[in-house]
Amino acid sequence: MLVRGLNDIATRPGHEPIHQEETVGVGFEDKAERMGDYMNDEILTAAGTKLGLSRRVFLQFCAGVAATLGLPADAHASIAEAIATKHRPPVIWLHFAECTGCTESMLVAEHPAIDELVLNLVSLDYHETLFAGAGHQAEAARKSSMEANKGKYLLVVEGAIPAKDSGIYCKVGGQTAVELVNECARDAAAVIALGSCASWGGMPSTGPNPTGCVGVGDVLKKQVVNIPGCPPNPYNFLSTVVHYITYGKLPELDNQGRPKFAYARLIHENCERRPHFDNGRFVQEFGDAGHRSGWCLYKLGCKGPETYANCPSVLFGDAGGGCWPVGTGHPCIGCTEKGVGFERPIHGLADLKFVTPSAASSRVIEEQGKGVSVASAAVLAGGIGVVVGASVAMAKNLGKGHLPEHTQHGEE
Ligand code: FSX
Ligand code: SF4
Ligand code: F3S
Repeated sequence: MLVRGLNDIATRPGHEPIHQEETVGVGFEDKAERMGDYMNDEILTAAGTKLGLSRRVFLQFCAGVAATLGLPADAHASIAEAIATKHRPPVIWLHFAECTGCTESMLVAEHPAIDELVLNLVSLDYHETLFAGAGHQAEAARKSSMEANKGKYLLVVEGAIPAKDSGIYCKVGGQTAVELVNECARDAAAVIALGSCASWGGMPSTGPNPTGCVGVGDVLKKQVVNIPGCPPNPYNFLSTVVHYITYGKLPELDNQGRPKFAYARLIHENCERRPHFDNGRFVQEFGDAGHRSGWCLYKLGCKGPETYANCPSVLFGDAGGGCWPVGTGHPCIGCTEKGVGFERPIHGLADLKFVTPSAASSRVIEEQGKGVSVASAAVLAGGIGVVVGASVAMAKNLGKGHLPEHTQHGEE
């Protein structure tokens, strides 16, 4: 797992550090090895065997999960012990209106391969994409697992639920998605909505939404754990499950049902292009000199300033540094944020939330134009107390005059 140093990333005013005393991240393999020094070898061996992992890889996995969860050092040991000694929770995994990218993103992860983890960390009793069986055989497996594990299984739902016209637009085994999700949720210990589609409707609910797609929570009329993203980061799902196994409860959620460990910070806070934003260096159009130099993508419509997710910290696909949308040069479309992703125009300018000047900012006038940067506007106006006003002023500035022609009509 690639977890960038969560505490290497500057903490912005108004936010608590995730765990200041613990610098995990770039060097966490070493930390994992040190952890092995004080952990019971039998536990490590048992847990590693259970997951089909070597001792070293297992230690790295525990350290990586603890880092994603923002837990302190001794949490690694608790995680390892829980995995070694506790029963694997049975999981019923449903698919509805979606592209199956959520499962796909899990299957391409490495360090260790997440497919091994999913299969060994939990007891995957029903999963339409991965099942060898089909038809009556598969449905029988689901029903017998639900019966045998009443109140103990986790229900994971991928995809939105077409609810219009009594749900007739999506059926599996003769039952509508609405019926299935209600039936499977009834005796579940917890319900996890995986991906933006399951969380609030996501892409299938984009207007005019002819099948009336909604999220799982809307159908069940209760709070479920939402792990949005299109696709969601597999480690956010995995860490949620490990938290459940280790502590017997779900992680703390925000007001949209998202685990706080993953969705408490704006992408803009931890983005590697942030110094360019603070200093007024903006890409004007794809492929220009600024784009090739890694400048800020705000003017291309990047929604990082209003989207909460840990994408820049946890990264995707274990392919190396920079492997996340903004890292590869594409603006964030806000896929984890209800009301932003799939609703707002991709090229439209983001609302700037909690934008505060960086201590490192030195420029007063934007390099690209006449506008004043947030940092300089705040300084000019006399301090932090007027940062909100500075943000508004900057949003106005950024929205006018500097945009390439094709983005001038975007939402501002
Ligand atoms: Fe949705 Fe997932 Fe996007 Fe796709 O299952 S969150 S369309 S990646 O596949 O649900
Ligand atoms: Fe990064 Fe986007 Fe914020 Fe620019 S606007 S710093 S590219 S998140
Ligand atoms: Fe989605 Fe933006 Fe992250 S598009 S994957 S929330 S960078």
